[in-house]
Amino acid sequence: MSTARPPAPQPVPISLEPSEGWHCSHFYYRFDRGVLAKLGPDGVRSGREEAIAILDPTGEGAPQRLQTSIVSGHKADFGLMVMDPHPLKIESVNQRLLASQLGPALVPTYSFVSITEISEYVPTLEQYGKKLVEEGDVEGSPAYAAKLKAYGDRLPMMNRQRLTPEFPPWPATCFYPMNKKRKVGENWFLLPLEERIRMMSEHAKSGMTFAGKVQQLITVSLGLDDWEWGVTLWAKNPQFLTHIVYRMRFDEASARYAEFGPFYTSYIVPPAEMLTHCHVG
Ligand code: 76R
Repeated sequence: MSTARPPAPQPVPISLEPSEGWHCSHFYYRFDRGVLAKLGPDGVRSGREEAIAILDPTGEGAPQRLQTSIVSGHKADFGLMVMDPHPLKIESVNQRLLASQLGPALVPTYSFVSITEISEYVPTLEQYGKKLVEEGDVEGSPAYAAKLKAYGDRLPMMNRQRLTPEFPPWPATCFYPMNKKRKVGENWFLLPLEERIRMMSEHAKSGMTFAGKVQQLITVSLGLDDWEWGVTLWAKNPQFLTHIVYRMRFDEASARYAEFGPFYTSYIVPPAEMLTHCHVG
């Protein structure tokens, strides 16, 4: 019997920042019209200027990403999507807003806390090569080599986009949280890895048919919030939001295993436009 001790664990640095990627929060607020009225025109005017400065994505000390949008329907008046390596930089946007002159007139209605990740279902170069062969390519052929090289060239950019995304300049966005089912007989987490890879690759294929119309960001909230993932979609036109979600209802991964929380649909605008739209100043 070996008496060798297990290797000493590597010391892990203490930090609030992920080793790669960013924290991501979605915040939703409603205006309390009674409190706004009490602030008076001067109070509202200077509160408005203060809020515009806090929500300025190019302002000093601003987080890496800060997006303001006008929410459709009664769930909220406006939403923020905020991303940064440091979670307190994100929280400070929320706290500065609540502590501002408009703060007493703001009712927080929903928030969602998550972090970026590279999903385990993103094919490695090797897995991608195998898939090409399964789909009829001949290993080592010039076509196979070209496709493999193209994927290898794209992968670093795609991973950067998953971890530290650029937001597309598109006007419509939709956020919703989701889980994968853990029911007796329908438990995603008890499925063998190959089964999950098969379904996620079907899912990715149907997603790719929306290239140029919809961009998605999947952020993970397991252990951080009440749902397992947050889905952020941006679309060139809001009709594509309904098209993609409908289409995905037929993917086995969604049809059998997905559960969804509330959907927040909103329209991206500069902070001043959001405030004007909401009749604040
Ligand atoms: O990241 C990638 O593009 C690789 C392929 C891929 C993965 C790994 C991918 C592609 N997704 C992945 C993971 Mn997705 N996605 C959703 C939803 O409404 C529904 O039914 C589901 C909500 C949408 C709309 C969507 C869109 N995806 C995931 C995961 C994580 C699972 C895990 O890690 O266990 C979830 C929860 C999820 C859900 N997905 C795509 C899209 C689109 C549009 C694509 C194609 C991306 C592209 O072309 O760049």
